[in-house]
Amino acid sequence: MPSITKRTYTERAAAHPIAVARQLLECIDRKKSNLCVSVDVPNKASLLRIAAAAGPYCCCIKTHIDIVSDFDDDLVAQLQALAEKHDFLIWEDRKFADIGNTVKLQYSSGVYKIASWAHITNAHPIPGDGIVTGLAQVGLPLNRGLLLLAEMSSAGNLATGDYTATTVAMARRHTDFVMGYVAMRRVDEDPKTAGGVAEGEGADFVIMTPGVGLDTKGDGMGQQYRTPDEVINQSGCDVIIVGRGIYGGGDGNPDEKIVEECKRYQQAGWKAYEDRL
Ligand code: S5P
Repeated sequence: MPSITKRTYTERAAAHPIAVARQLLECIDRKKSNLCVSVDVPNKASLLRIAAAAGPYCCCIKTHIDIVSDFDDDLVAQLQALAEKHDFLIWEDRKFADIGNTVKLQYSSGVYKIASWAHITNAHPIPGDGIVTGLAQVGLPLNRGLLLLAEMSSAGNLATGDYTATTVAMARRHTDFVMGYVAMRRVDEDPKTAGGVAEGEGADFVIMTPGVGLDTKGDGMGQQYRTPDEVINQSGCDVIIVGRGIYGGGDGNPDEKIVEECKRYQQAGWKAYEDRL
C-alpha cells in the first residue's frame, strides 16, 4: 500500500471504517478544503457570525464551547443548521483528560451535552485506554469520532517521544472510534513513533494540526505557527487548523476579512496537498 500521504482524500474516504472520518474526508474533497477554522470567541453572536462567514470555505468548524458566556441550546441548534447549510463538520475541542467514567459523563451530560451535537471531539491519552472506552460508550452509538492528542503545537509541551509513540499504539487498539490525532506530523508513519508498523501498512488516521499561520510565528503565550505547506506537504498532516489567523482575535474580524483569509488558507492548504501527492 502507498504511504497515506500519497493517497487522495477520496481514496481514503472510500476505505475508512469510521463513518465520521469518511464524512470528513469526503467533505474535504467535495469542497477542496482541508481547512478547519477554530472559532475561539466569547459570545454566541460572534461564534455564529464567524461560522456563517467561514462555513463555505472549510471542512470543519472547531469550537471551545465553554468560552461562550451566553451559551444556550439555541446556539447549538443554529450551529448545526449552519453545518448543514454550508457542509462542514463540528469539532468540540474539549480535550478530555480524566478517567473513563468521568469523561463519559462530561461528554454526554452537563450544560453542553457535547456528544449530542459535535461530530468530533478529542482527548488527551494521559489517563490510559479507559478514556477511550469511556468516551466510546457515548460516542459510538451516535457515530461520533475521537482524536487523540499525540503531540501539541505549544513550546515546551510534554507530548513528545515515547508519549507520542504510546499514543499511536493506543489509537491502534481502538480503530472503531479513534479516527485520528492532533499531531504536528505523520506520527503513525514516522519510524520513531510508528512502533515498527511500516509506511502504508497501518490503519488510516486523520491528522489534524493546529499552530498554522501565514503571517506570524507565535503569539507570545507559547503558540508556534507553521505554514500550510510545512504542515500538509512537508509534515504529512491532513487538516490545517487556523484560528486567529482567520478570525483575528477578540470578537473577530469583519466578515469580508474572514472570507478573504479563509480563501487564502483554503488555497494554500489545497496547494500543499496537491504538491504532496
Ligand atoms: O496542540 C494544540 C492543540 C490544539 S487543539 N495546539 C492548539 O493550538 N490547539 C487549538 O487550536 C487551540 O486550543 C486553539 O483553539 C487552536 C489554535 O488557535 P490559533 O488562534 O492559535 O490558530
